[in-house]
Amino acid sequence: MKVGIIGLPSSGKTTVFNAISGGNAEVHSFSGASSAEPNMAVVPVPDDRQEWLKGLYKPKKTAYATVELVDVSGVIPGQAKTEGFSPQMLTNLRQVDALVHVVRAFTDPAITHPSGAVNPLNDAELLELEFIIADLGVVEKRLAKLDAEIQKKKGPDKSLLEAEKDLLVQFQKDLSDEKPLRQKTLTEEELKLIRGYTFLSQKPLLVVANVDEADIPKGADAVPGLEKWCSDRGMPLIAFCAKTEMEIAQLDEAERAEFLSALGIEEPSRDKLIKAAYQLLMLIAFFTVGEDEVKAWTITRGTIAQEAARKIHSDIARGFIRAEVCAYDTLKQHGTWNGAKDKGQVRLEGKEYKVQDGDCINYRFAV
Ligand SMILES: Nc1nc2c(ncn2[C@@H]2O[C@H](COP(=O)(O)OP(=O)(O)O)[C@@H](O)[C@H]2O)c(=O)[nH]1
Ligand SMILES: [Mg+2]
Repeated sequence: MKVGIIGLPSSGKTTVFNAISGGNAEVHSFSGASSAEPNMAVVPVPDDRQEWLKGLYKPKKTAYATVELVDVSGVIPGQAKTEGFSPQMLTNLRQVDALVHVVRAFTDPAITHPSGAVNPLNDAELLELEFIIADLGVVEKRLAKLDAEIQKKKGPDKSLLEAEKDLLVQFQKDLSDEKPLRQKTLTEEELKLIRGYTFLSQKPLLVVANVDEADIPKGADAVPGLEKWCSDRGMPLIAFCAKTEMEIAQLDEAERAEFLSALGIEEPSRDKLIKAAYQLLMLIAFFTVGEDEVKAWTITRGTIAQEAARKIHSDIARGFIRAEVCAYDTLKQHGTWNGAKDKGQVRLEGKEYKVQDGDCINYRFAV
């Protein structure tokens, strides 16, 4: 999973990036503010279940699921309309599965706000509108050429282009009404038609309200109206103080627990944010367990056992016989795999079994 951090300049994007990647992540480039090369980090996904499994198997290796985090450069208000987004920025955005929009809600007179005043709701809307304008530009440019192309084609090629045109005309209408494409439900065929595009307003998005340290206990209530704005649009909202979280991320385990409880923070926001991104993308994890390795695998909700096997190795998918499955909770309840098995709690599932979040799976296969 690849997540891009976006927002207005000085909203705290790089601070959020640091808060999430901490000191542990692999940081490729760390040049800061508005360089062309975005900061990138690979962040392990925290999971209490995996910690427990690690304690049970004492494996030689533990492989966590990971999230790739990209600190994309800032969006300047009015950019979409005047010069458009840079090719570099579009390339960066094209590669991400989800976006984290950092909205400034902290009041620090020393840090200038690009619109002159701190107004989180305004900023949330502004970026949404930038994306809509950028998408509308793409749609209209394409539509302007499409008729001529349709004229030249015959048969199925022509039909495909006509279907694309129909869809783009719908998009044009929605975007002109300031509706993000995210809100449209598209069929498989429709998705195929627009695969070559990167529509910014179509990316799953979650909002981070970067609040003042003093507002941490208030959470999202520190930003009146934003919660409703987000929920009306099906966007998750997380409120935290990026600066404080960045400091937390830089502490060692023991200090961290103490610091968090002193601040009344139950869970570091990086954990919350990564979990929210997982949910947003309908992702779940299953585990392969053993003394060699305890490993978490990320799949989309609804993935069947055979497809999940392909994540591990194509041979396992090809030679699939059965999946031995024990749900994490059941395994924990019985203490060990054999304990669960003795009680008939390890199931044998076929190819079509829909893997559940937290399943521990032992694949039987022959090649
Ligand atoms: N007071 C306060 N300052 C912050 C917070 N988050 C970021 N900043 C400061 O705001 C400035 C811009 O932050 P940065 O992360 O570089 O913003 P970016 O341009 O969006 O990447 C820096 O001086 C940060 O220290 C916060 O939660 N509270
Ligand atoms: Mg930055």
